[in-house]
Amino acid sequence: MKVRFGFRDLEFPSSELSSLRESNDALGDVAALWQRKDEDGYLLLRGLIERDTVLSARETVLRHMREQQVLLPDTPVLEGVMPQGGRSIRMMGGTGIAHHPAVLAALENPALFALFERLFGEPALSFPFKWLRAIGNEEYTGAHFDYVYMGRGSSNLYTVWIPLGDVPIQQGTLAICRGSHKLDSFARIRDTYGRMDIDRDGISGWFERDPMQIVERFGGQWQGADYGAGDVMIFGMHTMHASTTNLTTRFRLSCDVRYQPAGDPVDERWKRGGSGHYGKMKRDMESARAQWGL
Ligand SMILES: O=C(O)CCC(=O)C(=O)O
Repeated sequence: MKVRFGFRDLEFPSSELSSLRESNDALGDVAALWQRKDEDGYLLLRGLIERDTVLSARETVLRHMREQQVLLPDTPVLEGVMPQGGRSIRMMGGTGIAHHPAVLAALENPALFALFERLFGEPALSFPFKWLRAIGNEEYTGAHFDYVYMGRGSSNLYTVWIPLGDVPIQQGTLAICRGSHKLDSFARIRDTYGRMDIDRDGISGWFERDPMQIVERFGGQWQGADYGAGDVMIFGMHTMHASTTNLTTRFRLSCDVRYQPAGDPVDERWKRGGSGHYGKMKRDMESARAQWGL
């Protein structure tokens, strides 16, 4: 199957973009889950959230988008069809559509709290800020670590990427560079870029716009997947990730949310009423990378 990753056309699955490993077999055993997370840098858990809860969140978001007139008129709302050149609208935040009860029922699902409570051995909290996205045609997310956006609080912070619906890889889904979290060949990236804070350091967030360059220069293995409603992808702050490019005429709906131990410090930007990002870009990634010798 042909997919686009950044601006390169690739086959999926292939040696360039192989399949993510599912970890449902480890769900009953916390030590096995941590071991899998350590090996792969992520946990792909299929069907963790009830499918109907996610589909109801999807419908709620799409009805909101229809009201905002960003969907192509006279098309089935649940398909999320965009007009020619359709682009994202801003839906992320700690209020509004991202906090509609039907949406929160998926993003703060009891299955997620229960899983993190088992993993942490203590209660978990989720940032009130929810990164709810509708990704348009030809759009994608470049390769980055999440640390640069939210690294001021707990060292035990995890991203949960939740597709809102059945999302095939051609619609732009989350891809992970397996090994980036621990390979020696990524140590310099982790020790330089991986200590940045985009607000404090005034730097752009993406490390690389062309994700394949990363494996060509530093090793690791890009992995991707088709996702179903209810699947979740969990990864830490120093796992390099990106998304494939949306080649369809339908919006890709997803939300990335964060979980950490409730007793740990929380990055103040993402608390209720927090500032969010506030920095001004002073340095582009190319010049920063040149300075780091990367
Ligand atoms: O959904 C996307 O395109 C990007 C998601 C992401 O970067 C994240 O979950 O941290």
